[in-house]
Amino acid sequence: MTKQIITPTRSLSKEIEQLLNHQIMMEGKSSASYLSMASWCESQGYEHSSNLLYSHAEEERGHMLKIFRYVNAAGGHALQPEITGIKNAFGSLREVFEDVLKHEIQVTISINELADQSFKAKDFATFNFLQWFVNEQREEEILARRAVEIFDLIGEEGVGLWMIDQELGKLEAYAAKVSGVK
Ligand code: OFO
Repeated sequence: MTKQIITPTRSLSKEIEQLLNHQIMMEGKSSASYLSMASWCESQGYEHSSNLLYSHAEEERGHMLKIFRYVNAAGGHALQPEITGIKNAFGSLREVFEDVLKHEIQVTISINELADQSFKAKDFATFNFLQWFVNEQREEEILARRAVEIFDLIGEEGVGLWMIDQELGKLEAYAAKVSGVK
């Protein structure tokens, strides 16, 4: 009897595919959370913060799609994640940006774990693909940390909140400049 030779059709392992799908969920959750925050800010009259968060929600959707395309191109199957538990109400503008910072740190941890696992699995294509996300997270953490800092620097009394909203609207350019990403 002749031995059957099985030719692999892909180098992406099931484990890494699963982790990439988990990251898809994280990015989808970021997008949904920022959309919800943008809407809350808009409803409260924080025009610049809401613009920043609307565009951030779009950006996060872009990140999610980047991974979709990568997984499918590698012969896997990217899955539309189930996204629930999105917070719709906030006690203050500060709380919104504290939540952004907490969330971004979680995303960084998740990206780092994925990069670590893909390196250990010698999946260098995925490891390499993830470097873009590693840099992106650095920029996003800078933005979120600066946002929280602005509340302390300006102070929320009097016209403080109005000024804070103005400054938050300028953050995207600030984070790009400081991180050197763009
Ligand atoms: Fe996808 O960059 Fe933040 O979460």
